[in-house]
Amino acid sequence: MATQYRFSFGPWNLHEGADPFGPPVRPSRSFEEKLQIAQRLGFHGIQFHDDDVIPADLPAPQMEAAVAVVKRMLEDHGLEAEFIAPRLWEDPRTGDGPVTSNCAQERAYAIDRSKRAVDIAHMIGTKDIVWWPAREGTYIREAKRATESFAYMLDYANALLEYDSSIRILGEMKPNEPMDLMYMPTTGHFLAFCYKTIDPSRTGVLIESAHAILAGLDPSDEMAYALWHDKLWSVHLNDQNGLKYDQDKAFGTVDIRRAFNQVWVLEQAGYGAKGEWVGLDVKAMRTQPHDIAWRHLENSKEIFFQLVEVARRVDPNEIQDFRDQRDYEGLELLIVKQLMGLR
Ligand code: 3MF
Ligand code: MG
Repeated sequence: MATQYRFSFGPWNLHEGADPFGPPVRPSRSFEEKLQIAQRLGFHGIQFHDDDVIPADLPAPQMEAAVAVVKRMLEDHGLEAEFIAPRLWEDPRTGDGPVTSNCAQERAYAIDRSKRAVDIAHMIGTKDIVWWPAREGTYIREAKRATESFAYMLDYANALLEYDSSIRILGEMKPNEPMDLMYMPTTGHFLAFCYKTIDPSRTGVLIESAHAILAGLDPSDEMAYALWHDKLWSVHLNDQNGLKYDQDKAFGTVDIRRAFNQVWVLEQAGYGAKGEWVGLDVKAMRTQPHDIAWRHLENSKEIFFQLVEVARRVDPNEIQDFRDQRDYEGLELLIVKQLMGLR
């Protein structure tokens, strides 16, 4: 049976348009308004950083009531929380890592803060913790000892798995930005790491299309490899125009065939049937007017569904014939014509 896909995005995907060279160009939206947009566009999940839910380091006694307010707002809009990701890259204590920081107190802060993210996850009703190790790398290699850094990363993951026996950790790997070089630049690195943890069955990956592209890899093959490990637990679909800054362009808007291949892999694997989300991580262009600065989300979803249609339309027998005849030129034309709507 064909999968019914469920979509999610993060509050940071509806943003004010600031970039490293200019301030915001659009007014902020309230959280309530973001939820209204999610509901109106047919999304069912919201991705959260810990401090998207409640202020970072809010005293424990106040946490439960504060999270309950957000949970109620989600429910009022027919939405669920997909995951909580501890935002370990904005606080001054997280500048050198913090999981791989040379400072023991900063490493401790990373673990404490992430345990609180686990508590938030519990309260809001998700078991998934996403770990984008934004600053777990270096600007210069001599700054840290790499083998020690890997060990710290393992200690960190184990501490969270041990803290709560129901949570899962989804590593979201990226080769660079904000750091020059990351310790675990690709999904493959993290997959190997999963098997070193105290519970590999609760350690998997979230793959972002653009992160794979930035590593010079094909996102669909990355997804297939994680699927083969039974560890593709979420995705961040988007697009990226070559090896530049992280663009988070709407899905399929740069390379439609590369996007098709991702959809095809997901379709063939029955992705979504076990509740896996189709997450987006996309940004509106800085030029987009405020009142329509949600089109990037709507368009990504529409392009995804158009590609699902193509994937369901291509005739497997025809593909097999081309494969049998070794006529990959013919197969290529078939796919390109399908994508051009000519078949
Ligand atoms: C950076 C990202 C992040 C993560 C997010 C959730 C800010 O390139 O993709 O977005 O997706 O932190 O893990
Ligand atoms: Mg992402």
